[in-house]
Amino acid sequence: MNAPRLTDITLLNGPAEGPGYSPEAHGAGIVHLGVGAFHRAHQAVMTDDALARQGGDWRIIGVSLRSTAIAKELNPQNGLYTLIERDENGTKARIVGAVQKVIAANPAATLDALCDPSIRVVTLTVTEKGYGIDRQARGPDAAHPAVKADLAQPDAPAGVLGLLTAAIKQRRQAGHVPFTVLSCDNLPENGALLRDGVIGFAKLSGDAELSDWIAQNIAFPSSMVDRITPASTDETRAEALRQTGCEDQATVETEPFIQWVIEDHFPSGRPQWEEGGALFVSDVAPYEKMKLTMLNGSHSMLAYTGFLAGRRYVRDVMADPAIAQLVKRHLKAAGDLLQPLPGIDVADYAAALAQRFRNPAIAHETYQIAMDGSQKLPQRIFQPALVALDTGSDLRPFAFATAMWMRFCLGRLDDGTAHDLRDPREVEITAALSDVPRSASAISDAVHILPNLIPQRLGEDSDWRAHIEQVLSAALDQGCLSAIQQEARRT
Ligand code: CS2
Repeated sequence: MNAPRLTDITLLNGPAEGPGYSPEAHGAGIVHLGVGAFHRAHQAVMTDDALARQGGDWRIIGVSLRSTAIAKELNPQNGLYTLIERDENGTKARIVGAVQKVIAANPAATLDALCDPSIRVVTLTVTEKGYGIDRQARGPDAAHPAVKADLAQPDAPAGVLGLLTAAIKQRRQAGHVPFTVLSCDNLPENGALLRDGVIGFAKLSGDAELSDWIAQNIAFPSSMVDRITPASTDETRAEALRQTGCEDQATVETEPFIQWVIEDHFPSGRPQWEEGGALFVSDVAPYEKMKLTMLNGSHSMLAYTGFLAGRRYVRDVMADPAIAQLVKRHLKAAGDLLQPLPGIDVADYAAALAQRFRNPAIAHETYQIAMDGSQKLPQRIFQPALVALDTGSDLRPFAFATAMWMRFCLGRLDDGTAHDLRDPREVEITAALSDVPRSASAISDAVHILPNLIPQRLGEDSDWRAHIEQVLSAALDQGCLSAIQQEARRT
């Protein structure tokens, strides 16, 4: 007999735990933009804990801005899904009931949801490229397709900045309480950045008065989020069936570790996320820097290196002694540049990260992490490289990561297999490299002159350039495996 679809917790028939409260007894108080696997393994879970222990009308209306896939998975299940946590010690599963429904690829319905007076918090995981913010200019990127379209039609927006601005405007006109906007993406000072983007969008759309009002009345706290969450596979769905006795199209697998550090500034209220372990602080920046440069920086380095070495998953990369050695070096180099953080031992943090990367039960693809390098490397690799430059510290680990990314950008493995870069600047990067001779210096020069990418001060540093060219020429002349071995011998 076919297993029933997970539409109701009374159907549960397996070891998975139920939510511990009746989801339908709670109203929605949050709209979340970008309801992908990460959100379902992170903010939704802490909200579920808050609902179970403190109650409140804090369920989540999920929005998928472009794809309809997640709505098709979650809506027939009344928002229920199985969260599977796994590591070498075993597997635990629970049903999360925090998501009320998903609105997919429907800007008008999204704007209506954002304007509902019961919504008091808007959270976001739309990825680095999803915001449409020019990070150097700290304002809307008028060349971003969604920003361009929304500026032409500010009353019928479909992108992040346009939707938030229009919703804030309509709520103000209707006299509804302002919502708090909480970015949960891996961007430095994500709240302040989004604030600049929204304020700038209102101004660019011709409403300077609204722009000033937003500056004074809307809170944009920053937050640091952390949980390694790969894309779900058939194996994840098979595990959900074992755990629940039900067919679950929306299940997510993740590691046991979870961390959320949030700036505590929610004038219109918030769920008791502390119940799920969230840490509320007055300044998120040091936590965020630690996570972006240590976890995400070494993740990107190992993703490019591992992918070029033919390793599909992070756990396989960590089983390669040479790359594992380079991960250790990278973590130490990034950690040495940080200001001390009370209660945190950076060496312990580094050791815990390496352990998490080794998690044999999580199938996290190097190609997934390698995606969107142009959006990720500035905060993960180039920012700490600049600090290393300014403090006379070792630049080499950051140059190595950059050289491996450049090698990845050539779009071919040593055996000739082609891959897409999967980067919003793919066309531009590929064009810049297409007529360039296959020499390390020519490739490095071509990438260094791309605008708004590698900081000029780094590009002007002869040590930085020399390290990059040395690694790249080893990779081009002797192959990536050999370049990696040579680098590991230098540690
Ligand atoms: C990863 C992150 O895909 C990536 O770029 O580095 O998604 C990482 O897994 C999370 O930030 C962990 O919290």
